[in-house]
Amino acid sequence: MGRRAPRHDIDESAVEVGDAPDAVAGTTAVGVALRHAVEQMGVTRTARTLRKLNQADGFDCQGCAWPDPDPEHRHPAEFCENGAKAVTEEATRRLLDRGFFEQHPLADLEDRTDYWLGQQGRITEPMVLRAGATHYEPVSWDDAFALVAGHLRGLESPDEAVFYTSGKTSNEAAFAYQLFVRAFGTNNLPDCSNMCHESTSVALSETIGIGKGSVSLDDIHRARLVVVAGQNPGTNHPRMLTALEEAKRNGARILAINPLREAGLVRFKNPQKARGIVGHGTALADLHLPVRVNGDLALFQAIGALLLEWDAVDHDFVAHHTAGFDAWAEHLADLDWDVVERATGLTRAQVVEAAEMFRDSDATVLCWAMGITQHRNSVATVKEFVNVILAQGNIGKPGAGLCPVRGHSNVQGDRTMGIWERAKPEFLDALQAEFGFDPPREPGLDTVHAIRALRDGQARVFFGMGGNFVSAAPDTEVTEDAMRNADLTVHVSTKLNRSHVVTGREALILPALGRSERDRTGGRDQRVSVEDSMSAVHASRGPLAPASPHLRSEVDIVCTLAEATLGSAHDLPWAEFRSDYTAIRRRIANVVPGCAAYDEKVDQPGGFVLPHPPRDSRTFPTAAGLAVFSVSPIDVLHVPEGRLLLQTLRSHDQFNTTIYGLDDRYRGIKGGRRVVFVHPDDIAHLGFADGDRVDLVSEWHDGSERTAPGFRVVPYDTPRGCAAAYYPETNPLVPLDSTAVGSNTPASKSVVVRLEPARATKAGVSKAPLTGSVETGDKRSTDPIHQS
Ligand SMILES: Nc1nc2c(c(=O)[nH]1)N[C@H]1C(S)=C(S)[C@@H](COP(=O)(O)OP(=O)(O)OC[C@H]3O[C@@H](n4cnc5c(=O)[nH]c(N)nc54)[C@H](O)[C@@H]3O)O[C@H]1N2
Ligand SMILES: Nc1nc2c(c(=O)[nH]1)N[C@H]1C(S)=C(S)[C@@H](COP(=O)(O)OP(=O)(O)OC[C@H]3O[C@@H](n4cnc5c(=O)[nH]c(N)nc54)[C@H](O)[C@@H]3O)O[C@H]1N2
Ligand code: SF4
Ligand SMILES: [Mo]
Repeated sequence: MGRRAPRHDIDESAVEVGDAPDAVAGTTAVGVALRHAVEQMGVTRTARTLRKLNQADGFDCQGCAWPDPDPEHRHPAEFCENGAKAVTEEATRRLLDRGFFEQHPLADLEDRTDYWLGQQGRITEPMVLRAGATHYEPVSWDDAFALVAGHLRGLESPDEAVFYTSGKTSNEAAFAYQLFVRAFGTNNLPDCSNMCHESTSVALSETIGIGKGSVSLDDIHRARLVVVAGQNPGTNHPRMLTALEEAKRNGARILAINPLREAGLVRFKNPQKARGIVGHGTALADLHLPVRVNGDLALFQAIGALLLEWDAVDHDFVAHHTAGFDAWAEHLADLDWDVVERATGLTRAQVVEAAEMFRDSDATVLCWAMGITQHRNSVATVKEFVNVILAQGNIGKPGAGLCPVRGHSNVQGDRTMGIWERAKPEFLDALQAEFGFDPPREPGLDTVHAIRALRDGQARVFFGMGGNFVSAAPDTEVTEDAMRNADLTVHVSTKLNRSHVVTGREALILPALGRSERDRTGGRDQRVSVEDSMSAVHASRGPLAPASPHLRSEVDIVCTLAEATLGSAHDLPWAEFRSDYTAIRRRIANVVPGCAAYDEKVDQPGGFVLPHPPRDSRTFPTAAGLAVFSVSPIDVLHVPEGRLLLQTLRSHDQFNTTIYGLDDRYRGIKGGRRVVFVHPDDIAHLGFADGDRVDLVSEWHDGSERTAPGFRVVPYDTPRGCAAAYYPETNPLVPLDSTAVGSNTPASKSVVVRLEPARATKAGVSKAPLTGSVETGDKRSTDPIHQS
């Protein structure tokens, strides 16, 4: 190991650091979005595309999973800056043809960042990397399918193949894909969710009986209190700010819980309103709690304890709908405030102020995202959220509920359709009844286990339906070596990324239609369907001519590959599926709970909402038939002296591993990405200064160390002892074994690091070694970073 990181195409020495603005969106956002779009699409195409974005007769935004308002309340421009960027990224006129691959040997491409690779344009035809070849070369679709099918059929066991999914895949493609994979004989269906909201899904399934959020957009509008914990909506779910603004106008209070003062929560100018453009905007958060990274479990135990002390409990709800309240109350009676203050970095007064906001609200919506789910104790934290919500009866009534805010535009839909390595027995039974074959019952590999299986030679074929596994997964060097260990890696993609250039012995890139493109598979206009973060399902139709005549839809690719691989085994209707996706929707209606009359319902304006028993009728489909309080010990991260707790997050100019540009406007960063945000006192305490170049070295408790070189130190308003830097540049630092208990999600927001003077600056000059001494940490625990 110790391979150098690819970064020769970005001049990181040019990064500029300025002040973060205190208001977000407004005219700047509109301008930035349009400039970006017009640059890559031209004026006419931009207008044509954006007019159809998030409209009932148009296509669903490829960005995040935030829901659309009812059709009657939709704005003619129902999108945000980052939605426009997501669309532009796909609908760009830049094309990448076979000449590109002739010019660039793999050795060159391997040295490029995801930014450079993505900027080259849309992939226009299938490409193959033959064993031992130096270049990708064109391949016919037939030969490509034969190659994959040959590898799959040659495996000793179907479990030697891994079928990954990113969360953009439509419901139709996802349903056909999982059917193919299970008919082939494995449940190895890891997905991006394993790295994302898995902790949420696990915690909610165990406590309320369903792994999805319980609120609608209307509930947010009607809430008395909206809590936004571990989430940066100004960048990652920008239209959520519009909903928060409306809630606020209706009298709600807003509590932000975040180590960082994220700009969108502090001030917001709605770009869709004249008032927003000319005025000063709305201050959204009434209270911001600058919690220490990973302090939320302790914080919510403290809030729970105070609510109990004040008897701010909905006793009627607790008595009729829940189990385990007494044990929870007993546990919190012993709360140790010293531990709470250490874990949260907050004063007791701050915690009390937040708890009062809960006490004074009779309709609370609790929203969260990656700041909560990507820690070792994430499942426990989400369960503690549930405890507090249940105690006050804030579920299954207007203006209240649990609101995990999902990431990818169809990540929730993919799960509903069966993209899950641990699909429920009832789902597999329904599949069996509908299609007459015996799906495998053993759980399959999740993302982290898939990496181990590839690394150890137990998996030999990797198939990716979208996504960028190599860059998104933790422990980049380990993951890259695992991929290189495969016999075959295949990616169904729109744009080039690092997963295409860090390959198995043979590799394929299969170019797919994007969501903005007209899908004429089978000679007819096809539509697909997607599900948003609030369980609303609706149709999506792309308006644009495809980037190339050689592109195929994901449905087409899955069905044709299934035919090539399975032959006539199981007699599944692949040709029928491909010729009219309605045939898939009819099967979805028979297999997936809540999807009766699916084909008809997705076409209603605004679609339909999937059933959610806790939301709809306060019934809880757990084993006990009740919502369950849980007891979790407080888990305090103990970071040894001289180390920082690093969270890895998104800049304003990226969608996961797709990098749109090099600015993070809301945090004052321009022209670079290798920056690390640290409290000014920590910078001084560690013997560094603003602007120093450092290497980030992560420490894991087995003694192993990982380095990500060359970050500029940026003083930033974050709690002492905490730091932040962008993903995916920091993924080499996340140990594969560092995952959340119960969900196995990489703990990419709890990385213990030390800073070292950068070994080589751009000019090749080494910096003087650090003068101050770094004390060694507390050795009491075998796991140096976690103590209970
Ligand atoms: N433009 C854009 N939109 C996106 C994405 C994108 O990359 N770009 N990605 C999509 C995807 S897949 C996802 S999952 C979502 C991600 O949406 P977010 O979860 O908002 O994404 P992150 O940038 O990871 O931000 C995590 C937030 O949690 C805070 N945080 C970190 N650690 C803690 C902690 O311990 N406690 C608390 N309370 N807060 C903490 C961080 O300061 C940050 O504000 O966005 C989706 N939407
Ligand atoms: N350190 C760290 N790591 C993280 C995270 C973090 O916060 N910190 N976040 C995690 C999270 S929340 C997530 S969701 C994962 C994301 O993991 P992934 O979903 O695997 O990654 P993306 O970057 O979203 O995938 C982008 C690629 O998808 C392909 N693509 C785009 N559109 C389409 C399409 O329409 N069809 C097809 N077939 N392909 C398409 C393009 O080739 C593009 O390069 O990363 C995780 N990794
Ligand atoms: S909020 Fe999300 S879904 Fe809506 S336009 Fe913006 S990126 Fe797209
Ligand atoms: Mo995500």
